[in-house]
Amino acid sequence: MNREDVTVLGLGQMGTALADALLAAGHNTTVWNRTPAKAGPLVARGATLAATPGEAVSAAGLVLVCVLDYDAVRALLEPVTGSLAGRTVVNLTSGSPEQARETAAWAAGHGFGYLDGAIMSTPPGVGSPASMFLYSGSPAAFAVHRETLAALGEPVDLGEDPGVAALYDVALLGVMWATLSGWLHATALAGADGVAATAFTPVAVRWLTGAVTGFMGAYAEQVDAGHYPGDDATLDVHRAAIGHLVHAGRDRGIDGRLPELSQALIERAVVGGNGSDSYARLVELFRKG
Ligand code: FVH
Repeated sequence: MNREDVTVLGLGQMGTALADALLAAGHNTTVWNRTPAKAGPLVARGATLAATPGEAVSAAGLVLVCVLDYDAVRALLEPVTGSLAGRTVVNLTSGSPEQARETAAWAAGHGFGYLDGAIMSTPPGVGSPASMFLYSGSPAAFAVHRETLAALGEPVDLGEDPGVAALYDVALLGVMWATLSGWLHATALAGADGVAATAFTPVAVRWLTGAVTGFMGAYAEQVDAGHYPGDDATLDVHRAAIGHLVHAGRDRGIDGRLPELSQALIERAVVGGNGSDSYARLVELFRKG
């Protein structure tokens, strides 16, 4: 089977993993990095090292970019826009939705296709269909290159607005940080009474996957409807329960700022007259800022 040629610009930890996955899937892969020595192991595994970004982008119709930030992307691509015309750039560099939209408009002005991407994995997960790669931007570019992109991880199409992949990315990282911080706070609390993190964590994971994700599914419908019936647990109930967490932490000298933030939000909603609503009501407080 004929696999399309691909160029990868940027061979940091992630760019190297991307190039490796493409090589493993049988693509002719041309690579370029500001510090060329990093390409050595990839070249040993079959990649072609380009001497300049211009040479690299001329080698393939599909160009993946994964560098530090969008300033680096523009600095890298600006001098080679002439060679990019008619090709497609898939930008897997992390950035804001605004940067993604601006870069897509800039690409359109120079006559090349643009897809913005967000990698929901660390380098060891690249190449596994279990890893999600989010894309938004040109539907035509996504359709043409979907199969190649599947070599990196499952390609998830988020539509035509090029900013949406970056929006999901920051939002999902927020979910990750909130979850990891909550779990680390909990391990500190349990650890204060001698419970090992390795003993606590399987129970925490079961709670998250068996119950909390279920709450999220039901509450998403409430958020979209703007209606928050407290028919599972009311904010009045949460208010009492979170008081126990705050007190247990204080008694053990644990930093309480994380649960106190949730406690303050619950308190505001209850004082505002919404004590009989579900936890999903708090979205209104986030919206008010
Ligand atoms: N590593 C990860 O787990 C995360 C997962 C989610 C997505 N991110 C994003 O991927 C981008 C690259 O991250 P990385 O982990 O590969 O980062 P580094 O290993 O530090 O490599 C950075 C590469 O960027 C090159 N670079 C930096 N500045 C410039 C520039 N002005 N012009 C050209 N290239 C530049 C750097 O080159 P060098 O230092 O080797 O010469 C590396 O190739 C990032 O957006 C993450 O948020 C990864």
